[in-house]
Amino acid sequence: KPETRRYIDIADEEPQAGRGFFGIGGSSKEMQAAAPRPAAPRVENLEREIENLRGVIDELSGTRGTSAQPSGEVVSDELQQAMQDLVASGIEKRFARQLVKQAGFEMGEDERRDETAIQEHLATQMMREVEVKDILDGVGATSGNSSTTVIALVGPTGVGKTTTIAKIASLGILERKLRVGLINLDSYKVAAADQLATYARIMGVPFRSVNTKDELDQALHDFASLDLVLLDTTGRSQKDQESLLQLRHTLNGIENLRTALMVSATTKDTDLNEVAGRFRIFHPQGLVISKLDETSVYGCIYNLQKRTNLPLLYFTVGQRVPEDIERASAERVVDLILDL
Ligand SMILES: Nc1nc2c(ncn2[C@@H]2O[C@H](COP(=O)(O)OP(=O)(O)OP(=O)(O)O)[C@@H](O)[C@H]2O)c(=O)[nH]1
Ligand SMILES: [Mg+2]
Repeated sequence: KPETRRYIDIADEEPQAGRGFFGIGGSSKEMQAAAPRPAAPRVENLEREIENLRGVIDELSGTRGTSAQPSGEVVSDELQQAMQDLVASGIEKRFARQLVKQAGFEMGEDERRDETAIQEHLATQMMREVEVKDILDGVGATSGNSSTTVIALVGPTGVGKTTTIAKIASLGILERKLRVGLINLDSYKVAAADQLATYARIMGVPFRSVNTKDELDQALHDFASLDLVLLDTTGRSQKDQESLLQLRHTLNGIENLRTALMVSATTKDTDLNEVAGRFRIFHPQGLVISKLDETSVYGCIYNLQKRTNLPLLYFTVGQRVPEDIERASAERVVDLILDL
């Protein structure tokens, strides 16, 4: 059943026969081959067009159908396979579609049938997109009135914040020769305070355990001669809005505060999405992703980076303190996802 495309292909002089949403941007050969449709009542046309556009929107947002076919662009079996592989490695469907679409667009006819070339192309594209940052950059810079940088780790329960604080402290001390202090906030959770106190003792750095905003201010005042203060917070459920707001209030007004959101790579993608949304109130400067050693599906890292637009800071890859931490790199993300 032919349909007019007048409202989509604005540049077209003649109404062309369309092929549903897959026809959009389709090859001109296909469009020329189709016969112009006879005149039809306008309202009916409009209804069809609206239905078509709905299809396009659904397809773009990945809610309709399970077909891996990217809409309207050059496709090859190999590109389709690449898209399926991306989805299997946890990349959200709409991102996978974008990547493959772009690859198909940029690659030559022969390349499009070459799996290795496709992999390389996807790798290059993802490398361009993934953003990383070193959160210790500029900390302890040798300016005259060097002020203390405070880094707070926030995130859901049990993702590895306390162990990671110790790992980052160690990186700061060993690699950057920083004077580091540790503070545990919410010390009502006795075990957490003990845990961090133990790490502080092993590393020989000053430590404070505080409960209130006043105590925190006092501890930061005491640590004013240090380059870096790492602030451990207890995990909070993203659903516990009150607790999140209370923490934000406590952190409010701290000078030179950098906040990092920590999540585990083992968390379901949809939950990660919600976590990122709820923790936005802390204005995190980047993401720390833990437990890469406990999963083999890494697409969530790419998804989260794309959705939040926050740079990746660190990956943690095991329980050993201080060894099991890596500075995030785009290469590593791509290696993990494409299994290179
Ligand atoms: N496999 C693995 N385990 C990790 C990693 N990071 C932390 N853990 C473990 O996860 C558990 C929780 O770590 P914590 O550092 O206490 O987590 P937390 O976020 O401080 O927890 P709360 O303070 O309760 O919110 C511990 O057993 C850690 O050893 C990691 O990268 N890989
Ligand atoms: Mg903790």
